[in-house]
Amino acid sequence: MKGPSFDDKGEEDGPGLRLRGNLNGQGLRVAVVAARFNLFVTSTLVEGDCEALLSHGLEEKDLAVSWVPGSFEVPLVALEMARTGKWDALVCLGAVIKGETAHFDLVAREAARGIADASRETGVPLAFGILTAYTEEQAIERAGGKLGNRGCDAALAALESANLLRLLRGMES
Ligand code: INI
Repeated sequence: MKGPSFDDKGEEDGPGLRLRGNLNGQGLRVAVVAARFNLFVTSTLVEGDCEALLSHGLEEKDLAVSWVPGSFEVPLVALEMARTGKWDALVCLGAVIKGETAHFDLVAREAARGIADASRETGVPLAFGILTAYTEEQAIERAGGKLGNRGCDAALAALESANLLRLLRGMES
């Protein structure tokens, strides 16, 4: 299983200008919106996410974590936070685990769609760290288990996107 390809040398090869965001969190402000539903998974996602952000230079004063009841509530709160203009990036975390009804599909689809819409509407990068799993075991494996921690991956995606956007927005035409 491959996470974000931050050390892929291949990206530097070839013609043309190579634009890439670095993973330096210093001077960035990042907010996390986390769903409480399936807390046994999401608490580990949040932990991994915050550790990754702070270990990449983000200062604690520049980090905020908002909790919401479930993944369905994540997009609206993320949109509202993005609209404030106070955050360079947001990380959306949740765990949608299949139950016996179609509720799972609806929650997962609306969370994904809402997060993507909020990101494009505001121009603030919103990293998608909502796990969608068929079983609790699959979710645990991806939240600090043998397949890594998607909260940590989402943190790195947020830093890279925020820094690339900073670079692009600072470029003269
Ligand atoms: N919310 C989740 O974050 N994960 C789930 O697996 C889940 N399931 O399966 O029901 C879930 N439902 C709650 C939903 O996000 C809302 O909080 C609820 O519908 C109230 O709006």
